[in-house]
Amino acid sequence: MTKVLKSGVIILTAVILAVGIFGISKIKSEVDAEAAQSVYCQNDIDINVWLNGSWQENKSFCYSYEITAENKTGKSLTNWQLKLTFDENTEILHSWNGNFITSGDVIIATSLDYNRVVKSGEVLKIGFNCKSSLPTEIVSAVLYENGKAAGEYGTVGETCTEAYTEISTETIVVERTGNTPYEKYGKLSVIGKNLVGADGNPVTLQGVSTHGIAWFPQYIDKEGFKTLRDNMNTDVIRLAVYSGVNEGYSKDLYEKVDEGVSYAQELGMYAIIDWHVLENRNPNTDKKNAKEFFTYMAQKYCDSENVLYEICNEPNGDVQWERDIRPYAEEIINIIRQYDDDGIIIVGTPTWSQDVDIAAQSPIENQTNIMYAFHFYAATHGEALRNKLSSAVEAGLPVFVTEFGISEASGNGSINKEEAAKWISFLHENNISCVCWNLSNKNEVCALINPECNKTSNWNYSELTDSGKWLFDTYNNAE
Ligand code: IDC
Repeated sequence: MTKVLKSGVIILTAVILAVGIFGISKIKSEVDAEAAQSVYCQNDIDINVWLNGSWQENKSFCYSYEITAENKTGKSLTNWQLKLTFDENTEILHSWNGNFITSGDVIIATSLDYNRVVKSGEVLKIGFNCKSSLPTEIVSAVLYENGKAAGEYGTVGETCTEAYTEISTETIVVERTGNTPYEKYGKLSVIGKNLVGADGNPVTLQGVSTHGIAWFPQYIDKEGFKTLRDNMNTDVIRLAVYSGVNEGYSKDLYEKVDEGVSYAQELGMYAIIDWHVLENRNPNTDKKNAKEFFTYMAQKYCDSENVLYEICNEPNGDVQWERDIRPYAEEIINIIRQYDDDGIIIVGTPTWSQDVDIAAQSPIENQTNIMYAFHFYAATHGEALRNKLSSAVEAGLPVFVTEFGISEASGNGSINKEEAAKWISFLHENNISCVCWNLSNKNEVCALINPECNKTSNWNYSELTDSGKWLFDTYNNAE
């Protein structure tokens, strides 16, 4: 039951988030009003938390709540106090039917003279509008009498299973107003260290990477891309083609790439075609295939302004910039440029695309619209790696974070949201675009979709993993 209740709250929050971000003042009618209700139960006192509205004001997320508590104890309730805990700091804007005080993420309401006693069978009704600098939700609601602890009434969520049917897990339905990413930024190019839009102003794209499309082809789904665009504020999809022959590579994947690019195009999103060097370490190992691949792609997409080419995901092992990667990159760039004279080309850097500082010492010359890949995983990489990025940026290197995660670099282990926040603010400060790994339901920490969820689009918040929820919150919170 608790789980069901929680999921209701989560959906609700997701709706609030989405609604807040897209500036819609009302929850869309597709979201059943009944679903916009969360219920907490104590012994014989049924507490209901109702969200009556949400909106965005300046940079704050505002909510209007009403709380009802039905006294079914058979005796009067006196000197009540209601403690509401949110998951973010909150401030009261306006309230009714109680005295309200706020302290951090807690709001405590106490009785007024006229509702100090709630007789058996009566319903206590109080309400308030509040605001928070981050999207938030009520995570618990506990009623006290005469200062006695919640134990008086049992544990939240334990009773009244009969009284309420399951809250349906509705899809988050939001309407993203305004233009598509491509309508906003148009044809991209690189000026100095910045990715810029058609008007020459810096552009910071937010993106999501597929997992290897040989293993998870089902996520090349137009509706799924649309969900990312509209619910997750995603501008760019990275299509990962593992390039090792032992990693599922085959020319059959060209078709999947084509499909992905065309969906992105139809949706006004950007697409990064990623030649995913990983197990094959040195991009020269499978250079023949790379040449063939990029010949096909550049011929096909030379006029597609939404396509970016990433020519070697993560060189690693005994691979050097000057000796191995730069010559490879120059060769592939020349091939692409035979057909596409100005599409953006992103070049991987040594040590799993971490050594942008080394690339910055001798970047590729006499070419335009070249960027360099930088990757991080927040539970493994912190300040030290950020310093490398920082020095590359200071040297004027145009960097694109074509892959990151908040898990460990293995894609598993812990997640580190604190470090992730530092990374994201560094990226924002420096107008660096980023793409999160990965769009799949694989049972691993860096996947965005829960392993038990097989949907390839229209996910609701509770169907996202912790990484997915974090991404939803973070991308929707971005300017
Ligand atoms: C991981 C996948 C995992 C897969 C593994 C090997 O998440 O399911 O088994 O690759 O193919 C990278 C790579 C990216 C990794 C990811 C997480 O670019 O392919 O994906 N990672 O380990 N660099 C750093 C981390």
